[in-house]
Amino acid sequence: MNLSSDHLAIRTTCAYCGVGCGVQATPKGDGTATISGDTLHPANRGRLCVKGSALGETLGLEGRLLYPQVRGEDGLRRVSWDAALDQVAGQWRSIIAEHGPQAVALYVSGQLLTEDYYVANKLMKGYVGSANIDTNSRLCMSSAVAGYKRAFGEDLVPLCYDDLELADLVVLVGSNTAWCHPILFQRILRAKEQRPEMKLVVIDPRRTATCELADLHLPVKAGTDVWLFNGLLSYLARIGAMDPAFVEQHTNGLTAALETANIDCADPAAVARICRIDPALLLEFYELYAATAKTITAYSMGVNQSSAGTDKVNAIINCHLIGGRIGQPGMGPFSITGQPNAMGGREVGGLANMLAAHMDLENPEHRDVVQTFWDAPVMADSGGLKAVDLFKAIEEGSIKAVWVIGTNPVVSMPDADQVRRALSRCELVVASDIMQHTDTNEYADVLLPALGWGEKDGTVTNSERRISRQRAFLPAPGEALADWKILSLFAQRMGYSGFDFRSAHGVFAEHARLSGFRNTAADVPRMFDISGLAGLNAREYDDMEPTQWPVRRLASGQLEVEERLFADRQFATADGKARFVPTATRAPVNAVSEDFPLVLNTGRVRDQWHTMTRTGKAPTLADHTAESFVDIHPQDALLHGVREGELARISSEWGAMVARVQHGGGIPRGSVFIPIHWNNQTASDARVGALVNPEVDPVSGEPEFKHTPVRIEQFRVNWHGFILSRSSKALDSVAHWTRIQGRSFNRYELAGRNVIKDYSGWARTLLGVHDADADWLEYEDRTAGVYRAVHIVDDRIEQCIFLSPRQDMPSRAWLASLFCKDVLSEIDRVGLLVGMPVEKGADAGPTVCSCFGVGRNTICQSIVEKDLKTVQEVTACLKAGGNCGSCVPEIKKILVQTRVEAAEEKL
Ligand SMILES: Nc1nc2c(c(=O)[nH]1)N[C@H]1C(S)=C(S)[C@@H](COP(=O)(O)OP(=O)(O)OC[C@H]3O[C@@H](n4cnc5c(=O)[nH]c(N)nc54)[C@H](O)[C@@H]3O)O[C@H]1N2
Ligand SMILES: Nc1nc2c(c(=O)[nH]1)N[C@H]1C(S)=C(S)[C@@H](COP(=O)(O)OP(=O)(O)OC[C@H]3O[C@@H](n4cnc5c(=O)[nH]c(N)nc54)[C@H](O)[C@@H]3O)O[C@H]1N2
Ligand code: SF4
Ligand SMILES: [Mo]
Repeated sequence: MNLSSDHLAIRTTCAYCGVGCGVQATPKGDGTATISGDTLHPANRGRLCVKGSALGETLGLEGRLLYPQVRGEDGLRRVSWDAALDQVAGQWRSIIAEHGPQAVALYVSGQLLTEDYYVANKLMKGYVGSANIDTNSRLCMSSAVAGYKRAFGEDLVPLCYDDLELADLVVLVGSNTAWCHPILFQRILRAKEQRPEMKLVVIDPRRTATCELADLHLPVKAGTDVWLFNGLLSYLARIGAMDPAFVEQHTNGLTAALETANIDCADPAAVARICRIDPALLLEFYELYAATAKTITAYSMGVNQSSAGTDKVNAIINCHLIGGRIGQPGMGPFSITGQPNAMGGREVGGLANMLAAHMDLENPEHRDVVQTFWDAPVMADSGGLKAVDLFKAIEEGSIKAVWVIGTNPVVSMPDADQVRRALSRCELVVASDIMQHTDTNEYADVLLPALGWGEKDGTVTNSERRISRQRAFLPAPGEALADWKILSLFAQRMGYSGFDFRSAHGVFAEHARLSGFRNTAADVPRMFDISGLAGLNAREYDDMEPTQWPVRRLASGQLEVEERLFADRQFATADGKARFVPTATRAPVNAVSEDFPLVLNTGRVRDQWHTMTRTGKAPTLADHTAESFVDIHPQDALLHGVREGELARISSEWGAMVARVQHGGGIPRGSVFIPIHWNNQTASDARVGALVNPEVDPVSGEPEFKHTPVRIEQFRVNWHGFILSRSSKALDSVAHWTRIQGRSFNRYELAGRNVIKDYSGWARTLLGVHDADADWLEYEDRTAGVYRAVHIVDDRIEQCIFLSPRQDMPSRAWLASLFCKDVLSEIDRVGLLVGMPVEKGADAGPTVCSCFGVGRNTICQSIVEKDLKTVQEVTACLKAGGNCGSCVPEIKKILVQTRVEAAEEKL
């Protein structure tokens, strides 16, 4: 049933992370919708994190790409679909005729629906005849795929979310689950509340929000996870914590793996030294692991995004195999996927080295299965270029046309300036996106408008192999089309048969049939099998409930689903046995040096999604992290001459950026952490991808995003400032700026190097206030270099600017709240140029709980005044933390700090 009890609500799936939460959307009739959690969805059972809850705020059409456009001499020009697709097909045909099929490429995304992905892959591999289709999943979980394939023979995630609740020990490696997979984290925490004996261990160089609620945090030195897990393997073997029968009957290769591990990891003290972990802590972890049968090791980007990513994955799996911790409830190695349809992409074979339906490009039998099924004229027969090499080939000119779909590589690739160079040299760049302005679209010759979340229809698969429907509940805006449709129209223009799909259902049915085609033990067996869903009619597809694969239809007509794989201890290898993989230790490719003495670690913040094209629209998500930052240990800051709250320039051999210095992110000495989200649309110079080294894992091709040598230095400016304004501003004249979307205003943080002589004139020009009679209140202290001005239109605040040589400006929270008022009161006006309310307690401070908009000041004040002692008491008093729970770790931290400070004051 896609209709819920509320007749107007449509059941769909969240647009963001791989948890794949069920969402109920109720269109309001004005292009927006009310969003709530779907209580019937097994992933989240009604809960949503703050990003999911705020989906409604991202649906407006501001900034959307609505019509096909083609770049001419004087910029982009709107054209018809026919004209745009004819042009692309014409150029592709002539490039292929002249240079062969390897000269064109697709670069796609784990945020496409399975149906879109299936068509893209079929088009390239079976019709163009080239495997030059890669995806941003290369940057995300290709190491996890490679690791599973090496160990199990096929890319198979053995367990399901319920297992996380059944486990006695959950080890999170390189995963900030509290922020990046919040609903999964909430499920773990609730299980832990019910069974306090359940243990949570986090292995991460940073002390993240996830660590705040863990029993044990191992602050592993970046890049040394293989040592840590080799050490564990060696330890388990030594103390006899093994399952000899399982190892004997169901695995191969233990001896070789152990020999390798014992080379330099047999001594826990030596491992502790290399990993820079207190030896007692390391041993505590080893003992806990050895003593706990029901153990899950869940991992994400701290493992995958490494030049040793695939080995990290196999080092983890080896430890599970030696004790037979797999295939039973509550145990197993669990790769948590990032994007909503990372898994769907794997199923259709979206990576350049895969075929479709879990078959391999290099295997002639597999190629034959797929070619026969597709009735394809040609077939790619060797792996195509992986993302980093793909963009190199574009720069070098061997690839002459690239079509980017649903990803923003100018921001998200390593050595991102190289990607910019590549695209600016490429003969034909096509971009399909939902937004008009992205860093990548700036280089597109042809822009194609795609349907976005809420408008498109199809399926996604989450981290536990559960296929859920994304359903449309809004009309298609402008001339936007579904990605599968755009690709099919293009394929038809290329003269290819096999693309006359009429609906997402038609594509899905073909994909499901292929998964079952010749899929028998005697022919070409694969564990990926969704043939049970192949016969759904359009109505049944519409109504499809979230379903895990494999899913086959029994003779009785019933569907049979496996929620957990390998229960029968049979793996997808030729002999049915799992494989231990020897994982020799090696350090990250680029080491720190005198010139670049710090390690750059990059990742996510709680309330933004990737390049912010969608979350950046939601005011609810804006406050938690209002600008890009560089987190650094206070002693390193001192050493390198940068100060908290001020700006720093961070540079590597590859590029440079500017960000605000911050402490308190739990960063160890010797490294810095910078979020990935800011880009040229949201800041002047905060694109961290430009700094990241383009080193990759030799097996998976996944980039080393978490380890680049950098240096940091002061970014000298004469003044700091901020603007809040109802309109957007062009700030090219300012040395550094960042922007975020508030409720009815844009917030800009600024810093300048220019010497301002005429403050008033300069500020009026910057804000575009040319009318001498405008209601313009200002305060100027020339000696101190302090200037403040507020522009009022019809009794409403229109914009304000605050400048100072120091970071001593008021919190933006109260001024921001005035933008929601139609009329400023007398008392509001009194506070304007102070930037603070005259009434006590009216400044909530920076947002901590985005769901209920509760600020830090409010929380601190309540803790002191009402003597709150626990997070539960704070929630009962202020609601903060009571919805998605992502801010609970932060509330806990504030609680401790505030109570300590209050106690000190009393002394
Ligand atoms: N809020 C939010 N949530 C998201 C996303 C988002 O953009 N925003 N994106 C989604 C996507 S696509 C993905 S892939 C996931 C990513 O989810 P995560 O992998 O949880 O997120 P990251 O912040 O990239 O990195 C995880 C952690 O790896 C640690 N790390 C760095 N180096 C090492 C190392 O050598 N060893 C170990 N053990 N750890 C290390 C970092 O310090 C960091 O805390 O999040 C998904 N969810
Ligand atoms: N330094 C560093 N870089 C990283 C990472 C890191 O940890 N550190 N993580 C990497 C990882 S794991 C990932 S997954 C990537 C993510 O990086 P990207 O995929 O580049 O980031 P997004 O912002 O998600 O880009 C999605 C684009 O698709 C558009 N879009 C949204 N919906 C649709 C749709 O339905 N159809 C089409 N055609 N377009 C749509 C959006 O507007 C946006 O422009 O970043 C990678 N880059
Ligand atoms: S955890 Fe949050 S972002 Fe991820 S799917 Fe669920 S609601 Fe969406
Ligand atoms: Mo990702």
